[in-house]
Amino acid sequence: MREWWKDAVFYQIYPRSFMDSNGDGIGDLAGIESKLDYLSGLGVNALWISPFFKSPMKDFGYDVSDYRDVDPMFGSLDDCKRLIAAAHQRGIRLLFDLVANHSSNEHAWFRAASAAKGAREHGYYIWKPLAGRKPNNWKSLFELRSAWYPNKATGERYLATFTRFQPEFDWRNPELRKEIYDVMRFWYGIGVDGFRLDVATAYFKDERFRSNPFSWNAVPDIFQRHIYDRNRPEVHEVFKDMRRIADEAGERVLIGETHGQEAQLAAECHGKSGDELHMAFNFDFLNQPWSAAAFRASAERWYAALPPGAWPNFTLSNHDRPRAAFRFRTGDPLVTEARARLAAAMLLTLRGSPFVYYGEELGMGCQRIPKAALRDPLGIRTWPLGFLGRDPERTPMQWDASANSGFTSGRPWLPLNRDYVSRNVAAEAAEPDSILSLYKRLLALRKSRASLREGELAFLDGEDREVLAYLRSAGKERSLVLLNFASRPARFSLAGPALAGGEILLSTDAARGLGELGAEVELAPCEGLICDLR
Ligand SMILES: [Ca+2]
Repeated sequence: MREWWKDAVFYQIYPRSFMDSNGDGIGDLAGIESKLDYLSGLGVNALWISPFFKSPMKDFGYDVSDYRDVDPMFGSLDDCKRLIAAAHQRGIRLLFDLVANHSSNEHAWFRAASAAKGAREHGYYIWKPLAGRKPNNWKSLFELRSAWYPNKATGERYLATFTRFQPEFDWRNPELRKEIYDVMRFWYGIGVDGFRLDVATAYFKDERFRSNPFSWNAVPDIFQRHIYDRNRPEVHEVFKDMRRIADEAGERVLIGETHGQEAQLAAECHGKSGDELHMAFNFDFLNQPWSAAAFRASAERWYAALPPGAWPNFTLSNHDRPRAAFRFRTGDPLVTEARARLAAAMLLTLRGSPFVYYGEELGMGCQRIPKAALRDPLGIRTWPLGFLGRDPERTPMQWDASANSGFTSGRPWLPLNRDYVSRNVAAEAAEPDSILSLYKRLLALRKSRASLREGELAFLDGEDREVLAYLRSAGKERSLVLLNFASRPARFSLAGPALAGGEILLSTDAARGLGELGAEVELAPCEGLICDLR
C-alpha cells in the first residue's frame, strides 16, 4: 500500500497568524479548527502546525517549556484533541513541530539542571567550565554572539546556538533521549500523524567541541561552516530510534529540518536502508533565482541525491524566509502575480510531496514592518537591514476585507500586509481567475491524476531555455507540464512520436482557452500549462 504522505499536499500553519478565535490578536488552535472547512475546500490533506506548546515565546514557540501541554495563548490540550478529531473527520492529517534540539531555559529540566550539578537533569544539557576561555567559536544564530552563556549557580557555561533562552540538549545522554521519545509516544497516543523535526541535524555536537572553520557564507551561516555544531554522524542512531517509534505507532511520518543546504547531507537522513526519516526537508527552492534552468538543476540535484525508494518534497516558502511571491517580485505587479501562479503550477506538479505555506495560495507577499512593530529577535537585532528578520513572512492570514482581515477582532500581534483589502480569501474565492482559484484547480487536478501524484518524471529539452518542461507518467496516463519563466512569449515543440498532441487541462494564464494541444505550443509570458498527452 502506498503511504498516505506520498500523496499528501501539506499546508504549513504558523499558528500565531492563522486565525484568532478569542480576540487577543494571536491565532490559536480553535481558530485553526474554525478554518478546517476552508482548508478542506482548498484541497490540502495534511497540516504542519508550527509549535503551540507551552513556551515563554522568546523564539515564538521554538523554545518549549512543557512538551506535553498547549500554551494557554493557543488554547488547551482539549482544544488540541478537538482539532485533531475535527481534522481527521475531514480526512486531514496533522503534523506537529517537535523542537528537540533545545528546550526553553524555563523548562523544568533546565531549571533543575542549572540549579545543581548533582541534578539528574543536569546531564540533559551541555556544560563547560565558566573559568578560562570559551570552548570554541560557536555562535548563537539569532544573537550573533558566542553560543556559550554563563550559569553562576554551577560555575559553568551552557551552550545555546539559537538564542540564549534555548539551551541545547545533550543527545548523548540516554535519559534525555528517553524523555523525548516518550514525548513523541504521548502525542502519537493523542492522534498526531507525525512530526516535523526542528533543526534535526543539530542534535549532536562534536565530541571534542572543535571550532567551526571559516566560510564566506554570511547568511544564514554567519561566516562558519557548521561541521562541528551541526551535521554530526551520531544523529543517525537517533533517527533510527525515532523511526522505530513512529512505525510502532503506525502510519506516522517524520520529516526533518535537516539544516544543511547540501542535498547530499539531507538525503543521508533517510538512512542507508530507508530506516531513518521518511523525508528530509528540501529547502533548495528557497535559494533559487527566478530561472527555469535554476529550478530544473535544483530538482535534478535533489532527485539524484535521494537514496533509492526515498520520496522527494518541495517547498517555496516557510516561516523563516521571505515569501516566494516577494522573492520573485518584479517592478510590474502583473508579472509578479504571473510568477506566483507559475511557481504554484511547478510546486504542485513536480514529483514529490509539496508543502504550501499559509497565504501562499493568496499570493501573499512581504512588506517592510516598522521598527516599533517588529517581534522577531533576529529582525530587531538586524534592523534596519533588509529582510533578515522573519516577521514579514509571519503576518496574519488575510481572510476578508473587514478590519484586520477578519483574522482577529482585537489588535493583531503583527501588522497586516497593506494589500489585504483586495488580496484575501473572500475576494479571491469569488473570483474564478484568482490565484486562490488556481491553487484549488491545481490541487484538484493533482488529486485526479495518478501521473501528477505518483508518476515518474522526465525533464524535456526544448529550444527555449526559459521553458521548464517535464513529463509525468503513470501507466498509460501522461501529463505534460510546460512552464515559461520568461516575461515574453515562448515556444515549445512537441517533437517526436512520443509527444503526438493532447489536451490542455489547465493554464495559469486566465486568457488561455483550454482544449486541443497543437504540435507547436506558444506560451504566453510566465504561462504554465498542464496537458494530458495521448
Ligand atoms: Ca487568540
